Amino acid sequence: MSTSPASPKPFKRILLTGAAGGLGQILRETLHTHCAIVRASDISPMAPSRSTQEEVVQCDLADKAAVHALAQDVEAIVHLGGISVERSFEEILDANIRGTFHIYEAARKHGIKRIVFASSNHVTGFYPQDVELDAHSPRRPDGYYALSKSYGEDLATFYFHRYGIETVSLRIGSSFPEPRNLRMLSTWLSYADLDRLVARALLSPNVGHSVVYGVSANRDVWWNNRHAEHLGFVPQDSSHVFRAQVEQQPKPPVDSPDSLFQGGAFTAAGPFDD
Ligand code: NAI
Ligand code: 15L
Repeated sequence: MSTSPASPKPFKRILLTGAAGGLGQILRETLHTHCAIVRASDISPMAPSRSTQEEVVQCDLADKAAVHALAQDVEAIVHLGGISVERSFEEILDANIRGTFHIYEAARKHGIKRIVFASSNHVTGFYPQDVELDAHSPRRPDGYYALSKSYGEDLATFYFHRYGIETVSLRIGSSFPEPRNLRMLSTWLSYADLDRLVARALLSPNVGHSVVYGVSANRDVWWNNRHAEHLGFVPQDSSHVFRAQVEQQPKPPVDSPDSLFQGGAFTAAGPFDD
């Protein structure tokens, strides 16, 4: 982190992976609050940089050498890139497992000390919806995607204890413009609250490896952030404003994954090899 007069923002350069994705497009705009330059990267082509405050670099996270080059002169990483839904293990392996490993190795080699990792609520997806969880609840990953996020959280713990690289793992609920179904009335994270959460994850001191659920101040939340109070994340939005509209949808059967498990339909995806 730098606070010299020439660089009054907390960071000189932040690397954003997954910048072409749904959340990446949001943070590509807002991260400028915290740094002089956003290096926006994705495997997908993106529009060229629009100003001297942005660098655009196409990069496959599975390519170790390319990821190392990507991290050159970076002070913090917001790591969103990868497969974001349930897929076969082979598809998850390169982007999420190798990719996140490459991010941590690049951070080690370049002396980068802060990573914000987009984990997922699916690391605890196999809990019933009537159980309240916190960051100390044992994980119950609900698929290969969730296993890759669980591995990412373990990488974060290891790289903190071994190399002093600090991470905030965001177990994001459902971050979309609006909640799409009844389950998301509980799991929804507004884009504005996502932005607040990422700010706290970047700027809070002494986070070690902290785990926080990324969820707005919804009426019926399943997650308690008591172990993340040091981050000072206070969500301001609520799914409540969409409740009447969402409740007009047909209710899923009471014995369907969407009604039973916190991870919803992800718990019933696959198998992929049959
Ligand atoms: P997204 O699927 O819209 O964006 C992910 C981006 O990663 C895409 O632009 C994709 O091209 C890129 N990507 C995929 N494979 C790559 C590779 N090998 N190398 C480089 N880039 C690659 O997902 P979204 O919704 O923006 O989510 C961002 C992150 O947050 C993801 O890691 C996702 O797992 C996580 N997350 C999102 C949630 C949500 O509700 N949006 C909930 C929980 C977690
Ligand atoms: C996730 O982890 C996914 O990336 C996102 O697409 C949503 O499906 C979300 O979880 C969710 O649980 O709603």
